[in-house]
Amino acid sequence: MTPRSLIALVLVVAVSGLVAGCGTSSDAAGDSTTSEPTGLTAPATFSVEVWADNWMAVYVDGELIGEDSVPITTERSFNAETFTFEATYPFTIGIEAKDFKETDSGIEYIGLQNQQMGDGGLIAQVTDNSSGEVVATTGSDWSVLVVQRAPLNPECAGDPDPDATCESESVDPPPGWADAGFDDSNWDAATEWTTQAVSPKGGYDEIRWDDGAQLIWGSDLEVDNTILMRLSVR
Ligand SMILES: [Ca+2]
Ligand SMILES: [Ca+2]
Repeated sequence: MTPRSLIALVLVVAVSGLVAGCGTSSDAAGDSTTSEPTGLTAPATFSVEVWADNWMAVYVDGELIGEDSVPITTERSFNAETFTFEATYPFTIGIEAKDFKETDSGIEYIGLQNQQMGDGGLIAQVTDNSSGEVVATTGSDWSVLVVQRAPLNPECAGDPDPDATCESESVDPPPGWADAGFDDSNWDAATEWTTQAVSPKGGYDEIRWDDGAQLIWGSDLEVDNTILMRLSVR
């Protein structure tokens, strides 16, 4: 081998070693490039605590993450629930809340001594589990859409056949209402209600509510029966 071809061979070996080295290090860099952003945007774990009179289902970015374990048909179904979910900021909480009504008349205990319009109410708070910090609470910054109202003529509440005399109105939930990108700009602001007005029962006292968490509902605690609620958490 001539000195020149020896130099050429050394160069080839050196360059191929360099290329191999580059390949290895670029693979390593590739790994860290893919893992770093994943680490940065990895979903955090949250808990949502919620109490409703009488029933609720909770969605995050359109996905159902939990619903009231006590059927709405259970008499005096008052209970709190805690659901855990993973999300990345910003995320949208959607809650479907229902006050119990025996029929679309909006009346409960029909034919019994205590036949009446029932009333609703809901409170919730979201905690970031990694920091223990409450990051969202129910209040007037939530948007609401009432999808079932009854009775529209509350004087029917004591009638012997409320199904015949009570008027109601309902609309279908808009498709995708719980999705992050849903436009709720024409929804109403939630109405905040006092504990005196709602008199929250079973389960409410088991949760340590953040000072910011308010009982919310539509503008009518009795007539508004099924309500969709939304908040974007940033
Ligand atoms: Ca109720
Ligand atoms: Ca009602």
